[in-house]
Amino acid sequence: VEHALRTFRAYPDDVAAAHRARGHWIGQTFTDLLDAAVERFGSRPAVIDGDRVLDYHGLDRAVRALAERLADDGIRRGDRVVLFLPNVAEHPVAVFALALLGALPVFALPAHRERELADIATRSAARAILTLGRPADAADADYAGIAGRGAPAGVRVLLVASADLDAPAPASRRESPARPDAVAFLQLSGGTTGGPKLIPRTHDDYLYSVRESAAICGLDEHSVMLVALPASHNFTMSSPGILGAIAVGACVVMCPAPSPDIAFPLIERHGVTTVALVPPLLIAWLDATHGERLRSLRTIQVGGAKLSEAVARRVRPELGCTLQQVFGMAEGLVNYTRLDDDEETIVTTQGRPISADDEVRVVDDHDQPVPTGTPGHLLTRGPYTIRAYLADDAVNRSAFTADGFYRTGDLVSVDDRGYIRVVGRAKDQINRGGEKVAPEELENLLLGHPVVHDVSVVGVPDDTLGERIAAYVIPRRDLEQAPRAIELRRFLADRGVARFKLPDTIEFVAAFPTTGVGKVSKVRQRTPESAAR
Ligand code: J2J
Repeated sequence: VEHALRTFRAYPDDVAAAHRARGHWIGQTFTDLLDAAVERFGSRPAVIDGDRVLDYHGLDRAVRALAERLADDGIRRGDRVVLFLPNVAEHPVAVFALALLGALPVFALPAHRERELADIATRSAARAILTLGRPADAADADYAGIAGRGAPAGVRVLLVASADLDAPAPASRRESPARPDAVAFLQLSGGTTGGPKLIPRTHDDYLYSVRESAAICGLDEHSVMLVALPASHNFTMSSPGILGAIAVGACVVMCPAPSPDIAFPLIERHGVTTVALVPPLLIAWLDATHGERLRSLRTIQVGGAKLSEAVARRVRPELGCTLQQVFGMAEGLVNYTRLDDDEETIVTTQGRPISADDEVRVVDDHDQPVPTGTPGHLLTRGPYTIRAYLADDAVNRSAFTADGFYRTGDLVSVDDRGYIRVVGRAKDQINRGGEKVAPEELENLLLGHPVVHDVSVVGVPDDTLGERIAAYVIPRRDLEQAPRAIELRRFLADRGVARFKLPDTIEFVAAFPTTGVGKVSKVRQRTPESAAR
């Protein structure tokens, strides 16, 4: 990875030149973004976590202190460091501290467990895993323990804790400024066949999308953003997310868990104006709400998975705020409904791209464009969409067209105004309420169980989650002696996988339904009535 990164050319030279000429890429790094905010908004609150408030000066001090310590720990420019942190103040501090050193965060999710951490650290050839050295408020996970057990040989576990937030800033700044066209961090793709892929985003391209997102979402220094989804998710980092908030001098309130009992009191206490949710959380919030508690809230962004129109229609009357649908991806392209769009557009579409220079192509199975309004495969290219994964050529040849369009794997229709509706998915991935799961990963793990003869994992429709995970298992023994579902779930948990990947239902069957040509029919398994045939 180190070598691949050194020779990695994120965009062709002429394309990069065009994005600069258009004013999209302005040569800003993460460090530049923070410096500008500290200068302009110094004593305004930047990050709130429990009783702790960091103003912009305090954030800057903490960043410099942590960078100093990480440098002492041997973190150098270009090193990959897996960030394994929940929603705590240390999270943004760590992101900017790594940037100061020119090191690259690799964004693991706090729900990840030993197996995923090991995989992410190995894939990214990480120098270290950086995790929390204190108990997090409502979170139950022993992050340091999980990181310690998950870290591959030679990968160090580094801890960040409250003390780092209070440490005096070092006299001089230990810094190794990155070039704006360098890769700033690695995100992980949702994962389909072959596991998650590394997504390299540059300072230039990412911060363009961040600044535009902040403007589209109407963020300014009076905005208060509740960080309810995992801070490391691309949505939470950039749409407009933590970075968008910091860019305009807003305040981010770290929310340890997104449930109404934790989130609502924080909204009241801090006068939160905006929050990003996934559809199942919106449903939970709608069902728990007592309008006036959320009085300060002006916008609720919802994305990560398809929001049903029926739920979307409830937002304005029941919560009294504007819904913004967000259809984005860590690879780049992000679509928003605009705050001043008419209500029909807001509740029936997933928005339109950030940039006039985002190219959206909808094609049939043979890559031929379909007429406007006809569903097809979404391909995209633009000023903040990657041209390649940090992966070998074979992977990139199938994920991108020869002329550099990313094959999103989403089925969409686009109307004559350019608004997108997500109508389905062509990639082999389950979207469980915004959490992306690769069926293949679970199938391979379950095949390791001694009584499992064969297994097929699919997403089946679910009113709340959108999709839930169903595993169909052909046991080696008689059906009567098959293991119980709970045993198989425990088997998976013991393998160190995130809880959100554990199948919601496991059914033991004698055979799988097949297609005409004798292949397992996952389509039929997704419709429960026909699954067991
Ligand atoms: C339907 N499907 C959606 C939506 C994402 C902002 C918001 C979300 C993500 C994200 C993100 C959807 N309706 N509104 O990175 O910056 C599905 C699609 C898409 C995939 C990307 C952001 N919003 N999806 O969810 O990389 O299938 O990014 O291709 O996790 O989620 O997943 P991810």
